[in-house]
This record gives sequence, structure tokens and C-alpha cells, in this order.
Amino acid sequence: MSKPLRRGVSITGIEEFTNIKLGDPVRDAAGMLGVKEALKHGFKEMGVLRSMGALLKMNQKDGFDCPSCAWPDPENRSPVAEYCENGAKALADEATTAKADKNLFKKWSVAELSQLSDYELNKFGRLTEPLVLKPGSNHYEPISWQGAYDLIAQHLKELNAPDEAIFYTSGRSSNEAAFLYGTFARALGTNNLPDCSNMCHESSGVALGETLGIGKGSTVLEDLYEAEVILIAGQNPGTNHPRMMSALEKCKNNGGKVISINPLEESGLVNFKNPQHLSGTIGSGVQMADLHLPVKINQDIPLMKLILKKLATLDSIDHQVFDHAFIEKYTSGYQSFMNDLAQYDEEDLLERCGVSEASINKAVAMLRKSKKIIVCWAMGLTQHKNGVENIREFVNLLLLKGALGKPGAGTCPVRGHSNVQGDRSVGIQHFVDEAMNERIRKHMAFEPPAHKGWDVVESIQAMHEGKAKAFFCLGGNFLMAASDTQYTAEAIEQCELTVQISTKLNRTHLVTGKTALILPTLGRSEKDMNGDTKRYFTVENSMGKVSQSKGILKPATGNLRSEPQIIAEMANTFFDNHPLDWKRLGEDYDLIREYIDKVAKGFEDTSKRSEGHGFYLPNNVRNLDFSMLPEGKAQLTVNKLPEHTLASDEFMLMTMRSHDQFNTTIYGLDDRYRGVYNERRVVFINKEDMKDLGLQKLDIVNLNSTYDGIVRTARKFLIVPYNIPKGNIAAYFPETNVLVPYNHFAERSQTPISKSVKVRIEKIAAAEQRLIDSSELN
Ligand SMILES: Nc1nc2c(c(=O)[nH]1)N[C@H]1C(S)=C(S)[C@@H](COP(=O)(O)OP(=O)(O)OC[C@H]3O[C@@H](n4cnc5c(=O)[nH]c(N)nc54)[C@H](O)[C@@H]3O)O[C@H]1N2
Ligand SMILES: Nc1nc2c(c(=O)[nH]1)N[C@H]1C(S)=C(S)[C@@H](COP(=O)(O)OP(=O)(O)OC[C@H]3O[C@@H](n4cnc5c(=O)[nH]c(N)nc54)[C@H](O)[C@@H]3O)O[C@H]1N2
Ligand SMILES: [Mo]
Repeated sequence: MSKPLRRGVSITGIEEFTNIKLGDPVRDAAGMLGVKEALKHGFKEMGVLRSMGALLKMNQKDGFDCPSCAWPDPENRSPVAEYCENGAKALADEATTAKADKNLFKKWSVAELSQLSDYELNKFGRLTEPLVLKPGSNHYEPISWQGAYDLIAQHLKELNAPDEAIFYTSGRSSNEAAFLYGTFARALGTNNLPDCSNMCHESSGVALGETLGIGKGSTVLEDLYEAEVILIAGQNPGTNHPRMMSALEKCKNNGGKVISINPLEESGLVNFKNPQHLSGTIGSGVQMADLHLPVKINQDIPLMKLILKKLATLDSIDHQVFDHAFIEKYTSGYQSFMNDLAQYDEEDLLERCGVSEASINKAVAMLRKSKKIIVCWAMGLTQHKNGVENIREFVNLLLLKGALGKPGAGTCPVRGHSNVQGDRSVGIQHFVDEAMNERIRKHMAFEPPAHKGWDVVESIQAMHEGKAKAFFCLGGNFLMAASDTQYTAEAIEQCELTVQISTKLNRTHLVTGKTALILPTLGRSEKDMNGDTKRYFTVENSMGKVSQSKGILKPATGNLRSEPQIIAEMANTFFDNHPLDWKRLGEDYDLIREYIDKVAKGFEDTSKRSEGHGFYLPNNVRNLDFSMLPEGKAQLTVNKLPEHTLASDEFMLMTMRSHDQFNTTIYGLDDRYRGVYNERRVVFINKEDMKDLGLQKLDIVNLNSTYDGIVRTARKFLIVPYNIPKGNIAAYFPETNVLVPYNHFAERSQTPISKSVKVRIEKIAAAEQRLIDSSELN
């Protein structure tokens, strides 16, 4: 089905091996090695002085918010080192002194650049000036800022309808930039506001909205310290949210227990050495998970049902296991939930989930008496066909145990990008929110569109069908992040104009519309000046707290503009006569915040209240207010078992992150915790499955997925034996996104099924001697 792309660009680069080395998976996460790794990256990318200065200001009250994940900062922050290895890598990546400037684009055509790997593209460094790729040309060339805005205005004026424009957001933007961007789209007349969260925690948002009345988590950081049991399901905090480990450590020191639910026994959950205290750097660390439940991919619902069934049986004896007063007062649906639960056969549930009964009994024993329970989760639950139902099943546990709206208990969807939650809070959403529209009419004096827009998967299909002409991206790397890379590439190419507001070069700059623009922007660590005034912006962390972020580094070049400024200038050039003073909005962020206070729900006096520790946005679950839900109560739900019809030679593939990447940005080629070095093209597979397939370590295979009769192939991967349930395999994204069909996604949230892709393994060559010789590390 693949069709050649315009300008001869490649969606994969050359698929070459990079000389793999294998070691044992590491059991201790973080520790001194983590700090050393972080500093190594920092020093290499930005020099010693620049990196020390910046690291000291990251996540401090007078500094900037870490550009990596959205985990909150403790109130009594450590004066140094309130960062983690990954934060330091993210910073080094942004503050690098390398430059992708006009000379690079003069020398390299887009086709030539696209032959490189994502890792190599990112290494070119920071984008330095606005660039245009004209129809028929193969090279980007400089364009003035005003020239770029004029070109955008001209294209927007040529649209037949506002819905021919699409505005994608990635979660690194500020509240101010995201709010202006959403406002620009709505002022134009469209709700086409797809967001990276559509591929990420959308299933959480939908599930939590339906059951608890708010699409966000309910816990605050201090709750984790107090919890009796924390469940960590489908999340790899040691790699993706390392600062969460210190919170888990506090929980454990207070006597709490941690249960990990994951097909893999991830390093951070085995043992953690806190790099922030001495014992962490030299001692033996803390054993994190008291219990590991190696669930099969997408069998969390059977596992939870079995646990709930066993708890229900115990409860029927003494009525002390479930919190009946809570259930009575705050929930609806108890009887139908219990009737449904009674139907399942325990043996069948046990077999489906693949976890030993002894381990499940241990989990039941831990949960039985506990009243303060927190469930943390991430992509392992959301990126399945039944992603929404997965989360609703864990909410059932919390509701039955009355573990909500009190200290030490609640929901904790661990968000990804550092401001992905804030972007949504200030209006990046494709559906219509009538209350917000009313406030827009009242305070901004324009008529917002009253029909639904497109999310990520709908946008891709619309582009592919030629329904969209202009595609804007506020950050991100849409092509590589989205599913079905070839289909998405063809979709993007249908556009007349594509515009990327970005910091670093990536493949979405190379696979473009007929005309393409790159608008280079300031990174979060950089000083954002308006004349002599230093500006700041605000962000919301994973727990709903809004605070300020002020860059401190000298910008990579003098020709970068801030995201709000770029959006405002684009709007100012396009609109001839508009009720909003776009020019001033691009200059004065206090003015943007005044509008945020009036238009976005829960924001009030943001400029002032975001100072210092910041403020929490309202959260109804914390007050046990479910008045917005049917009967005014939280909803216990009936969720069906996931059904997979795997052919006898098919495996279930999860596509996940290595330790050296941030989504599509590849910092390095090692996955230290999993013992893989200098290579990303690997498939983790159970030894017994290898035997059944006649495969040896480092054999070369293709992965093929077949959906709706279409075969998609990811070429050239190396077999790596791993402790993973039989029938399950794992590999890294974005390389494997070519396998994920664009039209298969979670019901109701439309999150692509990135964690349960059915694939066949096709051996194409035996292990090469040169690879084996260098593969063992001691
Ligand atoms: N360093 C770093 N930090 C990051 C990111 C990054 O790329 N690099 N990305 C950020 C973003 S945007 C996000 S959304 C988060 C992502 O954070 P995670 O969700 O932790 O990221 P993934 O690597 O996708 O890992 C998913 C985990 O789920 C498990 N899993 C897969 N399938 C299942 C299943 O069916 N059931 C269960 N129970 N577990 C399963 C996998 O084994 C893996 O441990 O991290 C954020 N932080
Ligand atoms: N198969 C598979 N696919 C997945 C996932 C998976 O687990 N498996 N995970 C999904 C998830 S959870 C997510 S969140 C998405 C991520 O999707 P995206 O958010 O679209 O991707 P990123 O890789 O985070 O985007 C990186 C790019 O953002 C730009 N950038 C970085 N910082 C800034 C900034 O401050 N401002 C601006 N304007 N640009 C900046 C840089 O140019 C960089 O190249 O991917 C999804 N795709
Ligand atoms: Mo994410």
C-alpha cells in the first residue's frame, strides 16, 4: 500500500544496525550512575558552565519548569538536584549549543535529511531562523518572520471553510501559548484542535470523566506519602517519571506497600537508589515493589476482576472489606456491578491474566484491610482498544474501598508531557464545551464554532481524504508520534501548507505539505524578553497545580520568538478587523492570563496566584462532589473482558519507550535498565517463544501486522531474549508505529492501540557473527 512520497522523502531513514551490545537488565534504578549519566549529557551538549547554571534553576521557585515529564515538585524542594537524569537530558537536548541553521538546509535536501535516523536528525541541534520549503523545491531556505506570516494568512484566506485548517498541540507548550492557539483556531471558526493527549491519556480523561466527573487525577503529591497501598499499573516510572520514585520511597518509609502490575519487571520498581541522599548514591537502595504481578498484555481487566471477586467473597463474610457507607452515600451502580462480577469464572480469569494465583492472593491480602489506596497508571492501560474500560475497572476498586476524597487515596494518572494537562485545561480540545463558548462570547466578543472538531485520528483521516488544506503544529513530531507512519505521511502530504512551530529538527519537518514552514521558537529554559521586561509563563503539573516558569539561559539565537508571540503575530496578520488586540496579546502575557481567568474553567487571578508554590485548580473528587454525574453520584461500571482473536502464529506487541528517549526525540541508543546498549531495533521476546519459533539471540526479523487484510511491516529488528510473558513481545516506538493501523483505536477515547498490536515474526536472517561477537557485556 505504500506510495512514494513527494520529494523522495523516507519515513524511516536507512534501517541499519548500530552495533548492539547486550548486558543483564539493571536492577537498581537511578543512584549515582543516574547523576553521572545526566551530567555527561549536559556537559557534552551545552558545556559545563551553561549546564550547571541551568540545572540549579530547574524546578526551583525562581527558575523554570523541567521540560521533561509532568510529575509535581515537592514544596520543600532540595536546593540542588530537584531534577532527574531524564530532566537533565531533556534540558541538555534543548539547551544544546549545536545549530540546525540555514547552511545545513542549503547543503542537505529534505530527501537526504530523511535518510538519517531520528537520533541523527535531533543531534543537528536547535533551529535558528524561519525557513520555507517552496512547492517544487527540495531545500528549505530562509524567510523573514513577516514573510512567513503573510504566507500563512494567504493560505488561510484561500480555504473554502475554516474546518480545512487543523491545529495540533504537543504538551510542552505553556498555558499562555496553548490558550492563544486555541483562541486563534476558534476565532478562525474551527474546533480542529487535535492534541498529543489524544494518543496518550485520552482514555484516562474519558474514563475518569464518566465515573468521577473530572478527567484528571485526584491525588496530590503528599497523598502518595500517606498511602497504605500504591498500585502502579502500566507505567515505567524509573525511566519515564524518575522523580516519582522519591515519592514512592517516602511512602515505603512510612510503611506503605507498592504493587506493580506490568508484563515487565521494570528496574525502577525493583530497586531504587535515591540520588538525592547519600544512602542513594552508595547504599543498597530501597526495594520498591513489594509485589510484582506480571500480567499479560491487555489482561488487566481479568486480573482486576479476579482481585475484586476475591475481595467480594471476603466482604460477604464480614462486610468489612468494602466501604459500604461510602458506596451507599457516594456511588451508583453497586448492584449491577456485583451481579456482573458474579458471572465470571475464577479459573478463566486466572488463565487470561497469566499471573499466579499465589501472587493474586498476596495482592488481595494487601488490599483487604487497606483503606488508603492509590492507583497510578500511564500508557500500559490507556493505549488499548479497551483503554477506557481498563481505567474504569481500577476506579471500581477505589470506589468499593472508599479510597477517594481523603488523604492517601485516589486516582493518579501519571501524565506525560510537562504541560499536557495545562494545555487541555485552557481549551485545547476538539469537542464543544458550551459553557466555555458562552464565556468566549461574553469576554472575547467573537462567536466560537458550535460543532465538534477533529482529534488526532480523525485529523489524519480527514487529511488523507483531502478534506484539510492547512496543518499547524505547536511543537511535537506528529508524523512519528501518530500511528501508521506511511498513512500519516500520505495524509500530511495532501495539505497545501504545513507549519511547524518547533525547537528541534524532526521528521515532520521533512514530510510536509506542498509548502512548508518552520517557525523556530524559544525553549522553556531560555530567557523570554519583551524589551527590558523578562516574561514568564505558567504550567499545570500532573496533579492540577499551576505555577510559573521563567527561563534563564541566553536564547540559542537572536532570531527566535516565543510561542505566544508567534501565534499572536500570525493572528494579527491574518485578521483584518478582530475584537481581540492580538498584537498586545503577543507582548503582554498578563493580558493573556486575564483572558484565561475569564474563559478557562477554574482559573482565577492566575498571574498572582501562580507565584511561589502556585495553586491547585478545583477538583470535585477531592471534595467528594459528584453532582455533575447521573443521580449526583460516582459511577461503578460494568466492563467487559477484552477479546483478542490472535491467530496461532500472532504475538501481542507493546510499543514502548527506551531509557534514552523522550517520545520521538532520541537522546541516545542505550536502554541501560533493560540491558540493551547501542541499538534501538530490538524485539524483546520470551525464551520459550524463541525456541518454538526456532529463533536465536540477535537473529534478524521483520515484524508484520495484518489488520483489515492490510499487511504492514517494520523491517530489520534483532531478537533479544527477555523476561516477558509468553505470547507477548515488546519493541520501541516510534520505529514500530508503521505497524499500528490508523483505524484501530480505543473505543470512545480514540487513543491508538499502541500497546496491543497483533504481529507476526518473520525471520529474515540468522544472527550475524559480528553482532554476536560484540554483544556480551560484562
Ligand atoms: N524519559 C522519558 N520520560 C517520559 C517520556 C519519554 O519518552 N521519556 N514520555 C512522557 C510521556 S508523553 C508519557 S505519556 C509518559 C509515558 O510513561 P509510560 O506509560 O511509563 O511509558 P511507556 O514506555 O509507554 O511504558 C508503558 C509501561 O506499560 C507497560 N505495559 C504495556 N502494556 C501493558 C498492559 O497491557 N498492561 C500493563 N499493566 N502494563 C503494560 C510496559 O511494560 C511499560 O512498563 O512518560 C513521560 N515521560
Ligand atoms: N507507538 C506508540 N506511539 C506513541 C506512543 C507510544 O507509547 N507508542 N506514545 C504517544 C504519546 S504518550 C505521546 S504524548 C505522543 C507524543 O507526541 P509529540 O508530543 O508530538 O512528540 P514529541 O516527540 O514529544 O515531540 C518532539 C518535538 O517537539 C518539539 N519541541 C520540543 N520542545 C518544544 C517546545 O518547547 N516548543 C515547541 N514549539 N516545540 C518543542 C521539538 O521539535 C521535538 O522534535 O506520542 C504518542 N505516540
Ligand atoms: Mo504522552
